[in-house]
Amino acid sequence: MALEALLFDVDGTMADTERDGHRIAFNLAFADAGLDWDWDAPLYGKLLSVTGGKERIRYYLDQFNTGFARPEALDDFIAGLHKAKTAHYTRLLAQGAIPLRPGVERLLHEAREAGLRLAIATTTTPANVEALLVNTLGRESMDWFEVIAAGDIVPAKKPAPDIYTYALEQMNLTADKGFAFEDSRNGILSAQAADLPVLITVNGYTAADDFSGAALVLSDMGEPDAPFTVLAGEANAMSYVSIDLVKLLHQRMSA
Ligand code: XBP
Ligand code: MG
Repeated sequence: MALEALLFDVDGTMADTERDGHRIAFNLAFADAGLDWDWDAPLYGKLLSVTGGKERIRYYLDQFNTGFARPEALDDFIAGLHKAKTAHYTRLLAQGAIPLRPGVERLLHEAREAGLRLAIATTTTPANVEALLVNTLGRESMDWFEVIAAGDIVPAKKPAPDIYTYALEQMNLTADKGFAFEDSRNGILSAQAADLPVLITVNGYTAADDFSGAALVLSDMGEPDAPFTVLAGEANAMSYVSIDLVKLLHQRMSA
């Protein structure tokens, strides 16, 4: 089956947003609410095992701050913290705090030139995706993506397949014509459960994750003048992720 569409994760894959973006925004929201919670970088690494900001706050209370006197309306309390967090996060991105990872912009341009369809499948809040795209690629880049599947649009977040399945349905596309880009264990599990082949680019938080079954595991997408490092799999002597390489991997994974 010929490759038709690329589906991108956002956090960790398109940009290194977690440690210096989401984490900082959570801490600012906690401070606003008069809470003394401090999610330092190592703790945040543990909290990343749960995707979704609201889900992550609840996981923190359940596992790492069990002594906290919970308000009766806990859902509303968490939703309020999360709303403030989103405001901080989008403001940080508007200040240009987080660039795209190497090779991402080039690959998107190449994909468009090759006539491939594009989609986003992410756990993060839609406003966060918009803030990243608008502030790195310009407002028109929102239209490059046929579907931006994000956040609470599906009830079960990654590692559940739902967000990928939703994106495929919206595109009227079967999984054998798609190819996913991810950075984490929860991400690859989600894409694989939706029957998509997956290329991984790791980051500081995910380098030790189990990426069994990935088409290729790389340090990053690479650029012609800044080659990637292959961590697992066969890149056929190529040194940056091009559409030719993605097509080759897609073919190999569907054989
Ligand atoms: C991304 C996430 C998100 C962000 C926070 O996972 O886990 O929860 O950290 O976003 P993935 P919100 O890259 O696998 O999609 O606070 O907006 O939920
Ligand atoms: Mg991710």
